[in-house]
Amino acid sequence: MAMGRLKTRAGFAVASLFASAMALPAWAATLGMPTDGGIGLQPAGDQMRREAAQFHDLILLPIIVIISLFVLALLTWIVIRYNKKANPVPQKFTHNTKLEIVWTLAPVIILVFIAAFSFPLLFKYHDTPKADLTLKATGNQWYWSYEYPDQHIAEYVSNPLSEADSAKAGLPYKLAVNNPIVVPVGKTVKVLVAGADVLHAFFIPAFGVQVTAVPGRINQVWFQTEKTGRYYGECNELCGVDHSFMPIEVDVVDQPTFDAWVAKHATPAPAAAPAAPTTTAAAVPAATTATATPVKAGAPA
Ligand SMILES: [Cu+2]
Repeated sequence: MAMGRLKTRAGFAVASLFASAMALPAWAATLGMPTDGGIGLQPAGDQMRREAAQFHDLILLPIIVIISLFVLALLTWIVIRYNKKANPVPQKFTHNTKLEIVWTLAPVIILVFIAAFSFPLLFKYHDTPKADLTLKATGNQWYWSYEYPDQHIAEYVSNPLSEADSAKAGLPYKLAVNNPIVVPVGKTVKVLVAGADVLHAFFIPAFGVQVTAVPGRINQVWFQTEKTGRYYGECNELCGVDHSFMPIEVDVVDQPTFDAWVAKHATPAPAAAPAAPTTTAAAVPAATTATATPVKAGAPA
């Protein structure tokens, strides 16, 4: 009985290790958010993220495991075979040309092997396909603000729900927010990321995106939505005292819901501009900024 239980436990340990390595966790991992007790990567909500996970699970992880076991075996061998008792008179030589060639070449070959898989992935991440939707995310101390230039949605502020509100809504505290990013399903989304004050980072594990939000500079990431749902991320660049209160929520919705959301939040197109032909070119951006500022400062619903 005890032996059987031991066997089962050992079997379970091996199986869960294997499952995590294959990114097929035995527990029901929730898409778009962390899982209690989870040790593998979050399930992928995007094709690029799936490829990145495969690169991690099938290329990096086996290499790490093999190297760790190899080093452990070497250490064990040295400790047993060459301790003071087993080997009272140590060898005096200091160099071994053959061995030095091997331990220089072996890491080079391993790195070239990794590069053969990682570089194509990096290039794919770098080449943003034609985006269906572009939005801007700005990291501020300590909140995110978002803007949809093409949809005429002015910059709005996103803050985490309070502990009571998230409990009431059945949403995860410090991940759920009042004003999330909303994007349509099945679309390529490009996110322009900047910082307003200090360095922040835009990080959404399920989409495999992470980029630093730098003041005075625009970085970009992209992802392709596949399934409706809530996807959570966080600022993961230590940015000050309320760093942990900068969650990111992306609501992936169907196209009609997205269109309705845009219709509700878009500011009317600037129809007044053609009515004033005498306005100088310099005055137009100033007027745009003036209308945008109160929206930014306020807390949109
Ligand atoms: Cu931050």
